[in-house]
Amino acid sequence: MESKTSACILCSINCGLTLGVEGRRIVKVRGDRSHPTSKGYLCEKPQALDHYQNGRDRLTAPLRRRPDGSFEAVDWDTAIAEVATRLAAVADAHGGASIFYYGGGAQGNHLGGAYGRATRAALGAQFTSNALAQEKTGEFWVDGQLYGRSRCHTCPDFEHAEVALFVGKNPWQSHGFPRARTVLKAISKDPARSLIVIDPRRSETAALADIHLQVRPGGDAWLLAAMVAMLVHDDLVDHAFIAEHTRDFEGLSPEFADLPIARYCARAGVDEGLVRRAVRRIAAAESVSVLEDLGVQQAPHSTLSSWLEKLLYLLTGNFAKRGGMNIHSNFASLGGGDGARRLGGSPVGGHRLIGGLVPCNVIPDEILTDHPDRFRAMIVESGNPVHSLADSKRMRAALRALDFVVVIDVAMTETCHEADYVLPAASQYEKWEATFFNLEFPHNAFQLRPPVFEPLLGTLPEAEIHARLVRALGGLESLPLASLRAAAAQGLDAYAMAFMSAAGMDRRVMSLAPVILYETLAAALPAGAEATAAVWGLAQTCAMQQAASVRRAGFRDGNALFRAILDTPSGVVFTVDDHAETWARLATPDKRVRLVVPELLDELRGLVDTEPVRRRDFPLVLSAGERRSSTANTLYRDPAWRGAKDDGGALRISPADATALGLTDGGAAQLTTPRGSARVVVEVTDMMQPGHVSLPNGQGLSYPSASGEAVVTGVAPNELTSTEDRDPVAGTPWHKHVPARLEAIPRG
Ligand SMILES: Nc1nc2c(c(=O)[nH]1)N[C@H]1C(S)=C(S)[C@@H](COP(=O)(O)OP(=O)(O)OC[C@H]3O[C@@H](n4cnc5c(=O)[nH]c(N)nc54)[C@H](O)[C@@H]3O)O[C@H]1N2
Ligand SMILES: Nc1nc2c(c(=O)[nH]1)N[C@H]1C(S)=C(S)[C@@H](COP(=O)(O)OP(=O)(O)OC[C@H]3O[C@@H](n4cnc5c(=O)[nH]c(N)nc54)[C@H](O)[C@@H]3O)O[C@H]1N2
Ligand code: SF4
Ligand SMILES: [Mo]
Repeated sequence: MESKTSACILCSINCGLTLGVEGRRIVKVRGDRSHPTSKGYLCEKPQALDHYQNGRDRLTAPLRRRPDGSFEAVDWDTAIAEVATRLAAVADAHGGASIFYYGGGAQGNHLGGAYGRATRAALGAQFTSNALAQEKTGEFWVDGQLYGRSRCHTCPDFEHAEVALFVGKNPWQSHGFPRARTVLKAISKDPARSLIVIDPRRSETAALADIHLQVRPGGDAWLLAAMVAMLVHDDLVDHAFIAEHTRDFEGLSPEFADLPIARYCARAGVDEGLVRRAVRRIAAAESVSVLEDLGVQQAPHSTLSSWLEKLLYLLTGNFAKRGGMNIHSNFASLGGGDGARRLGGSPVGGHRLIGGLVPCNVIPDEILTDHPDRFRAMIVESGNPVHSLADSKRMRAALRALDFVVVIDVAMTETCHEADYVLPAASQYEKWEATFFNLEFPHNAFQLRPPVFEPLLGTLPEAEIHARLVRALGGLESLPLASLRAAAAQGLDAYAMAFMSAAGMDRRVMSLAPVILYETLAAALPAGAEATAAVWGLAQTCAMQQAASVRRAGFRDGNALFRAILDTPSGVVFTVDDHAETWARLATPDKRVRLVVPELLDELRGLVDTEPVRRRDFPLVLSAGERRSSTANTLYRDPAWRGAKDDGGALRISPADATALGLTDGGAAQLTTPRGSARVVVEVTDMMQPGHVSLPNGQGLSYPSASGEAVVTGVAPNELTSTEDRDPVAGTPWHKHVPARLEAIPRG
């Protein structure tokens, strides 16, 4: 057995791993103690990584759709030439902006997406999106309002926080910060610290909490508004911090002065006394860190709730300090194209492009129309929108309406089935790989993982796929590749000078940079490491834009940083910050936080006349997509990874509802929403409150049985969701708040 340094790819934390490998199999998985943030920590999920690496549905040849709808295997030269020709034809007929790019990375692989930028540039494609635009963009937008730029993203410091607050987040299962279970247990055990959880479910995290505010599903805006009002009424705010570091408190406090706190707590379904206890605890603490996630980000009033959640820590001065919230550095951007930002809005509906991304819920609207600027073609890379975005039926119809679709993936996904061409990628353990989920403070880390295996026969790493596409599109013609290659032979410093001068002479050099680097930097890199070339470029930008922090981490410049990254497969701390850096990163002109978000005031004021939505014809609220120990987005398609205990993903339901509906644990039921219906198996559990039912994510995927026929296990959540149910500001979906009804299916 050989030992290899790598990382887990099953959630955004990317814990460092030491893999025991035999032939092409992963046979042993241990935590890597040298990894700068995970330090040897692991949850149970990576033990099954071999199911990702050696799944039966791995793609092994480029596929081309035949006129009868079936696929045939073609060789790579044919596939690249034909894909390039088809994309170029769309660009010629309708403009490059009509080619839409979706994806670019899932939980472990963002390096391929970096190369995808060059393919977009070669085509003139400007509009992009990815999964962030169905979860995080509302929060990004609020960050932009408060801190001056949507890239001023904050991170919590639960390790040192006296009070940890989770809003619609179950880190015991979903993580979201390093070593989550260790940190949660430490807070829970320490009588001097408190864990506060806002969740309609008694989640694993809520079960550990000192205070669990068991909100009614969708009731967060009322609850959070009442909490802010309590801070203001009872004068529990940090006046010194507010005076020195913020603006508009005078405009903000009247919005909460007359707020009917008792009524709002009642609407949120939470005992007012308990809410008051939580607010007092937050106000009295030396430090508070907060993390919101899908429970609010995919529910009604999501963007409003993000604002209110941030007011809780800002009004109590828990910003730019140890144990509080800080603005972290970035190794690279996770957002979309700057070109799209300049264009203003999405081409058909004019929807706001937060972080440069088209809101996922409007993608079908931007296709299924006769508007002249509609999208005509789509490149999907490392994303499965048919399965993961709202309303799978509509997304399928949208893909079928396009002139051309190409998908780059490792497995035969639901989205691949709608493609004209499918290009098989090498897996994340078969190539150089990295993620840009580098969201830590004061020590932020980046890991460049070397390949563990050779690419599976027939597959290519994305870097090579994009280099071939750009070449076939003529994108590299008349560029000074030979002189850049010669400079690379003299080392990184000589190359840096040559690259800057080439960029000064031809604007294409910057926009095609990832592929140009890939094609020319090899001589300065270890053998077989061409695909790390884009990281060299990113390291330069990172070291320039965050010079002081990179220097504090011990790196003189981008080349020193890049060499350390190459030499340290367990990962490198690339920035070291002090808390003053949070103020330096704040992008408001006066370096003060703006407390008021004018565009959300009407929605805030409107709460007084409304209640959390409940429909008479659909009396239940369905959370479609709960994170469990048995889910990892869609990275495991083979249900066998969940082991013998697998129930295919039961619908969780409260004992009271089960009794009322005549259901027992393990029984079958028909679950119906305005958009679809599915047969489910129920799990009766007092985790759930009456009126609330919950289905896991990552189910309903098709996987070939040993004899080859496709088998679907569990319910695909987005067969049940609709695109219109979305946030008015960010367009993010309400997956946690799907109107539903349930009927028992008699046994037998
Ligand atoms: N095991 C596992 N971990 C994962 C993933 C995975 O698939 N499996 N996926 C990763 C990804 S991509 C993400 S984005 C994160 C998501 O991580 P989380 O957001 O933590 O995951 P969820 O379980 O979807 O939702 C969190 C909680 O929201 C609660 N909730 C539902 N409705 C409401 C509501 O109206 N209000 C409030 N306050 N809470 C509500 C649910 O009961 C649930 O406990 O997880 C990451 N980690
Ligand atoms: N109803 C409902 N829908 C949801 C959610 C929910 O809670 N409820 N959760 C949402 C959230 S938060 C997220 S983040 C999304 C996630 O949804 P997606 O981003 O669509 O799915 P992932 O499973 O993260 O993986 C994306 C694809 O990457 C492929 N892949 C893996 N490795 C590689 C590689 O090396 N190269 C290439 N090219 N491809 C690779 C996988 O096969 C998979 O098809 O789902 C969202 N959808
Ligand atoms: S699933 Fe997330 S927390 Fe668990 S080992 Fe993998 S990266 Fe770490
Ligand atoms: Mo996500």
